[in-house]
Amino acid sequence: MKKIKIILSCFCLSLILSAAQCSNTEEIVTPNPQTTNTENTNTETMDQPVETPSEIVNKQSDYEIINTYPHDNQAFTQGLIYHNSFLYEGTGLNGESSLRKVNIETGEVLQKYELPEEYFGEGITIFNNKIIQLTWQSKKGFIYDLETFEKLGEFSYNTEGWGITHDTQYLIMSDGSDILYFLDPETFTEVKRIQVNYNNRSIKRINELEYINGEIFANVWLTDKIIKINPETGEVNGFLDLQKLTENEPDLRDNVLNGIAYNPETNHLFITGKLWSNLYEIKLNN
Ligand SMILES: [Ca+2]
Repeated sequence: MKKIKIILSCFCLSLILSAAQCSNTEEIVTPNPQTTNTENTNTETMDQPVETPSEIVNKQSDYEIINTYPHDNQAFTQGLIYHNSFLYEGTGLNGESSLRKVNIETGEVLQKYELPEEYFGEGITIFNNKIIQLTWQSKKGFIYDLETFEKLGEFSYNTEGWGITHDTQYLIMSDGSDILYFLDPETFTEVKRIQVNYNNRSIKRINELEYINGEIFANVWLTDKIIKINPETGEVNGFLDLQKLTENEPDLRDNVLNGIAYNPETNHLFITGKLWSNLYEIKLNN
């Protein structure tokens, strides 16, 4: 893992694009999101540096850190959202998966629902005053009451579940591949899909999501980058390099960047990662 992190540090966005380029000629192994075992990772593909196209470098968003808050470093963050002055967080791992309501300033967990041990929790979103939570490989999602966390129902899907967000009409879901699925929020059936791409090269490992002002922000698993995706075409419009934030976390195997929440009142983002000690409030400058 350290080797991978060094590579990530060196090649930054080019890692994303190396995966994208290689996908033209060989299938990239989609690694297990539970752990970042290198044995499950196609390091041969990831080791290949690729020159970063200048046009996407020019689309890098600048940001500043507004606040740093404590984050539960036992929380294996898989989903993060903001709603009415609170954060809601979904965590993973079998036996440790949960849905949480969190005090932003203190990191205190105010409300918690623990998933049965058989489920590995993944992304969450709020739609029509209900919380929706995916699971990784159970092909099952859960619907909860926003206030009580009472489980209201379930739905199923045919892929893995990684990240979820929504636009005004549809739920938008990732499964670790380069595909984003748009789901009907009532029936949970697929309405359409897009392939995430840059210059016609697919970008895989799309993970935690956040729909922000007409764009889909997405963590790319095992990188320090968040990409901004055109929800109509799947094309990458730009990216955020958050390596500065990851450097503040211990070099553990699994503690990768994975958490984007948007506060529409301040236009700020909240950013964290799996097992991170910090939650960052950041402001985009472009
Ligand atoms: Ca999110």
